[in-house]
Amino acid sequence: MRAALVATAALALAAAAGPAAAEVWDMPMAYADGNFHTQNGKLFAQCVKTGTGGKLEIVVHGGGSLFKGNEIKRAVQTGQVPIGERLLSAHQNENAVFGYDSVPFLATSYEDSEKLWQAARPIIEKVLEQQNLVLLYSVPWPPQGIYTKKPLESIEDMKGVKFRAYNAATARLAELMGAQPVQIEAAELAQALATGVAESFISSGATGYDRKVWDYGIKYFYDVQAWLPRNYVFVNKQAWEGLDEATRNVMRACAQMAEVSGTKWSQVYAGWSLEQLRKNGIQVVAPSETLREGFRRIGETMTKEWLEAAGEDGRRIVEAYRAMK
Ligand code: PCA
Repeated sequence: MRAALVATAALALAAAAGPAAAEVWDMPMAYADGNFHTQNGKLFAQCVKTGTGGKLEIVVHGGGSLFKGNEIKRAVQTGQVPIGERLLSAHQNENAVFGYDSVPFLATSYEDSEKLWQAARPIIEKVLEQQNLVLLYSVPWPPQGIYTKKPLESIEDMKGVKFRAYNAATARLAELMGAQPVQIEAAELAQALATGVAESFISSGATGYDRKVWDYGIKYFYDVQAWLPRNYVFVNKQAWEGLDEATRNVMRACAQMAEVSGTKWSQVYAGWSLEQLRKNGIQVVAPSETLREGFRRIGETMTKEWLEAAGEDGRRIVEAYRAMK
């Protein structure tokens, strides 16, 4: 009897002093489960779990399955979920500065994209902070090119074409080409092509591969290398402040690692995905001189417009970036 009582008391004590129940954070991500951003997000989650000894578990929900791409930022801001990933340039209507990574031909290589990000980071962090968000890390998409069903000799060939856009810059590009912009998340891209809602779009080899666009009449990829847009992982500020210092340190360290590994992964995936496009019958081609000249002129207009819209913050980003080159 006495032994049983002691055993019960010991169990109760062990329960009280034992490891605290793991906190579980859902993390919505918008892109295909096999995509490097999503896979890298899972590595980040694993790092946090290991680093906190299982105290914080982050569960990644890829492919827009928990929240759709265009809902994720608001969901994190309002605390519906503590953490999430978003292509911030899709919110450049809120603040033009979010479009700094989609200014045509400002940074077209991984090296320049990294410099531009270092130049922009303090400002992006400040703007996100004002929106109740703490930035953790950012990973670039591969360089952006144009997918078409028909050969593209000059910008005029885009007249009247239904052009899928993923942010304000890509919609403006469509307008300036004389095409018809239609805003569609990557998760719905295949369906839009299949139903004829979109006939052409700008994106990376990665997204063309993820969505198997050769199955929907796409025949060409013009490797324009217009810019490298980025995804950003951020945390709701109250959720962040609710973590103890040790956990926040683990999160920061894992975020740094994720930024490095994700960037490397993006670079490798860039070449690999173009190879996959080719294997599936898409012609991956360099734009003609005429086409390049057309894009260059459109790029000049868009750069001017963005600098006007982004004001002082935009000017500071471009200045800091140019100083690094
Ligand atoms: N893929 C995403 C954004 C940029 C990219 O390469 C998309 O097409 O939505």
